[in-house]
Amino acid sequence: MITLYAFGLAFGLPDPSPFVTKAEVLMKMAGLAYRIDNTGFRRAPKGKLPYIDDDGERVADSTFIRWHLEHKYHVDFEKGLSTEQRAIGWAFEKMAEDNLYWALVDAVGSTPLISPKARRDFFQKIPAPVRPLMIAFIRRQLKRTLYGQGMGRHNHAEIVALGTRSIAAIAEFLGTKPFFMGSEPAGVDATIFAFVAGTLCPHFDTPLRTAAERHNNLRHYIGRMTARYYPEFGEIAGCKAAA
Ligand SMILES: N[C@@H](CCC(=O)N[C@@H](CS)C(=O)NCC(=O)O)C(=O)O
Repeated sequence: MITLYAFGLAFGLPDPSPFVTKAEVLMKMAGLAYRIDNTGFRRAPKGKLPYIDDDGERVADSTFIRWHLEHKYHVDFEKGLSTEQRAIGWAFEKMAEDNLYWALVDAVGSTPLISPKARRDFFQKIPAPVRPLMIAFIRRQLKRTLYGQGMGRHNHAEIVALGTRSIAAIAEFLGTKPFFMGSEPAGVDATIFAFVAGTLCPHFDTPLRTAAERHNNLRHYIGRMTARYYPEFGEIAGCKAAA
């Protein structure tokens, strides 16, 4: 049995980390049995989630998890796709993970509009008396990370412009297709679903959410993916599960 190390349900999302959600959707697409463990962060091989333990073999990073599933279980997440479609899928995934993600981190980390309930839920594990200090510490860390990554060298308006362009590119490429590459989901959908759902999450009142909400096809897409992979949720990010 595979164990997926995750943060756990939060903000109405399967996981607050889009990378964890991506890994979980891949597991669901592969039809593999797995269990979720929310206690593994301190032992994460690369200091990040997700990672999996597959019969004693630990694999860290959502992309390496995907490759592990492909190699060990002979899962083809790109069945029927052309070489060109595979290349496009990879490019969109990396745009979401390495560009949109940091714009999202900036948006969520800097917005004072995060609802008090969301804040309480997320930080509930931290004892109340030290919570404001810890939140300030985490914000400082986030700022440092964003600066090191490079996104943090832009001002917020510039970051929003970059994130908005990525969201528009996703919406434009999706167009009227049911799934990112056509009539059936492919591996790339695990990533696109995770990042678009995170962007649309109603608990974070960010300009990126507003940008995503302008694209009705994204909302319908999240509803379709929810129906397929998380029917028990009923809705994710305000998008009702629909076929
Ligand atoms: N490239 C990694 C990224 C994973 C990642 O950034 N995880 C974040 C949560 S979204 C994390 O665990 N951050 C903890 C930290 O940096 O301390 C993947 O694809 O899995």
